[in-house]
Amino acid sequence: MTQTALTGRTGLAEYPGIPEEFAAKYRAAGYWIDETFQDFVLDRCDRFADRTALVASSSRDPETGSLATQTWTYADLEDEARRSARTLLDVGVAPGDRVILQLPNTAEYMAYLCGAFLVGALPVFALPKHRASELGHFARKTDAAAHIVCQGAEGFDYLGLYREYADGMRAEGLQPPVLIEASGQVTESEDGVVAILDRPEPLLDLPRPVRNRGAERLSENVAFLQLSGGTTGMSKLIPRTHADYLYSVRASDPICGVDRETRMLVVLPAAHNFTMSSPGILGVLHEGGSLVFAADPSPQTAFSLIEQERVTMASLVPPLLQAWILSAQRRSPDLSSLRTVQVGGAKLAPSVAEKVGPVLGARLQQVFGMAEGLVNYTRDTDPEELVVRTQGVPISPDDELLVVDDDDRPVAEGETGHLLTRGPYTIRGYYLEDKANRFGFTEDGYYRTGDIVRLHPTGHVEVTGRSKDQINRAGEKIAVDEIEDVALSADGVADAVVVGIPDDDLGERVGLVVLPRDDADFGVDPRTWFREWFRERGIAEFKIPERVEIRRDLPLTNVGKISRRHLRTALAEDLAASRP
Ligand code: OOB
Repeated sequence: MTQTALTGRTGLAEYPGIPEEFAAKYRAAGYWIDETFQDFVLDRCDRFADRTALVASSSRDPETGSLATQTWTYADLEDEARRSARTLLDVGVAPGDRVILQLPNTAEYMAYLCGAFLVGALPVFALPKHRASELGHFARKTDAAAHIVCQGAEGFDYLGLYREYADGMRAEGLQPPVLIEASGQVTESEDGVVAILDRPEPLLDLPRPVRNRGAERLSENVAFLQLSGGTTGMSKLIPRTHADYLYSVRASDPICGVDRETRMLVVLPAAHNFTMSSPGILGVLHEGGSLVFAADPSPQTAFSLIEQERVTMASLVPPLLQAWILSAQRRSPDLSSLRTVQVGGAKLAPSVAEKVGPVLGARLQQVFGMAEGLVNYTRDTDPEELVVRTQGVPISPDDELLVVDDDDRPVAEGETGHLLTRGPYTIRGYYLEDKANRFGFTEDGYYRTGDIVRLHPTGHVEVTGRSKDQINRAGEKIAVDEIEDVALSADGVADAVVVGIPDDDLGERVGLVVLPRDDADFGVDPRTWFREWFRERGIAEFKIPERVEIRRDLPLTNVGKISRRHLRTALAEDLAASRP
C-alpha cells in the first residue's frame, strides 16, 4: 500500500528531484528565487490591494440577458483566503498536508487555492469531472487530509462521490480525508463530511511553513501536486516546487503580454496547468491584472463576459476555439477588447488557426505545454506562418529539447522524432512511481513527452503526432490502458482494446473494441451496457467509450504476436473508416 511509504501526513515520501548541479545553475541564472506561494499570495494581495482580482459570473438575468457577477479586489481575495485558511486548520489540516481541490471555476476556488497556500498545505488539482475511482486513487496516493468540493456543481452529487470512496478506504483500514463543502450548502456534519455553518473569521496568525522533503530552501520544496494525463493506469502525481512553478509563471507574463491591464477570461477548468500558469491565473495575479471566471464554457456566456467585462485575453482548447469561431460568425459579438487568444492542450489545425485574426479580431498565440513542465509559446514577433503552423518556442533559454529516434539517437535536423526535455521547471520524476519513472525519464533526467515533433530552423516546435498510449479528447487526456483494464474486468470480455477515433469536433473520441467470450451477454445495446459498467466503477464521464464494437473476427488472437500499439492503430483506422 502506498500509504505506508509516506512519512506521515505532513511529509512527502522521497521522489526524484532536480539534482543539485542543475539547481545551482537555475538559482545562479535567477530562475529560482526564494519565494513561496505563501509569500506570493501575501505580497501580491498587499501590493495590488485596491485593484480587481476576480470577477466570477453566475446566473444570467432573464430580463436583460446580462450575467450576474461577484467582484473581489485583491484585499477581498486575501480576506477570503484567510477565512478558508482558518477552515482548513479547523478541520485538522496541518502545514505540509495534501488537500484535494475539486472546485469549478468559482470564487471559492480562488479562496481555497490561496487559503491552502497560506497554511502551507499542498493542493492536489482534481477536476470537477473526476469521479470516485479517480478521487479514491488521489486520496490514497497522497494520503490527503481534506477534499474540497462544491455540492451540486454541474448537477452532481459530490457528497455521494465522497461517501463511495471514503467507505472503501475505511474498509481497507485507511483514514479518508475529511470533506469540506465550500459553498455552504451542507448543513450537517457527519461521517467525515464537515459543514461550514458559520462564516469563519480571517486567520491572522499564519502557521509556520514546514519542509516536506529534504530541500533546505522552503521555495524548493513541493508546493502542490498536479495531475498527469496518464499513459499507464491512473493519472500520476506531478510534484512541482514553489521555485520551479513561479519561475515559469514570471517568465510567461512578458512572452504573453500579461500586465496590470490584462483582463483574462477563464473558461477552461481552473485547476488545469494551462489555465493555472501559462501564464493563466497565477500570471495575472503576479502582475495585478484581473481574472474573469466564466460559469460555463459556452460561447454565449464567454462573449457576454468579454463584452461586459472588457476582457483582453482568453485561453482555449482547439474544439472550444472552433465553437467560438462558428458562433462569432453567426452573431458578430462585440469582441473589440480582446487582444490575445491562446490555444493549446491539443493540436490546432492551421486552417482553424488562420481564422482567429479575421473572425475574432485577436492575435493567436499557440501554447504547447505539459503539466510535467515544458511550455512553448509562439511569440508576438513571429511571422504569421510560424504562428499558424507551429506550437512555439520554449519559455526558457535553459529548456533543453532533444528530438530522437526509437533508440534515443538524435534525428537529423528538421526530421521528426520523439521529444525529450529537461529544464528549470520540468520534473525529474512523478510522485511515488518508481516503475513508471524508469520508463518515463532517461538516465540523464530527460522527460519522455510521448510527443512526436519536428524542430524548425528557428527553434519552433511543430507537434506532428504522438507515441504515447493516450487519447486527447478536447485537451482532456485519457490513458488507454486505464480504460482497457476496466473493460477487461467485465464478465464476458475476453479482450478489450481502447482506441482514439479521430473526430472533427473534439479531436478524438474514445472507442472500445471488445472480443467477447462465447457466453457473453451485453444486452441489445453494448454501448449502453458498457457505459453503465464504467459509471458503476466511478470512472469520469469524459473517459467512457462513446463507441463500442463487439468483434469476433479480428486479429485479436494475434495480440501476443503484434504489439498492442499497432493493434490500436489498426483498429482506430478501421473504426474511423466505418460508421457506427
Ligand atoms: C497541457 O498539459 P497536459 O499535461 O494536460 O497535456 C500535455 C500533452 C502534451 O504532451 C501533448 O501531447 C498535448 O498535451 N498538447 C499538445 C499541445 N498542448 C498540449 N499537442 C499539440 N499541440 C499543442 N499545442 O495540455 C498544457 C499544459 C500547459 C499549457 C498548455 C497545455
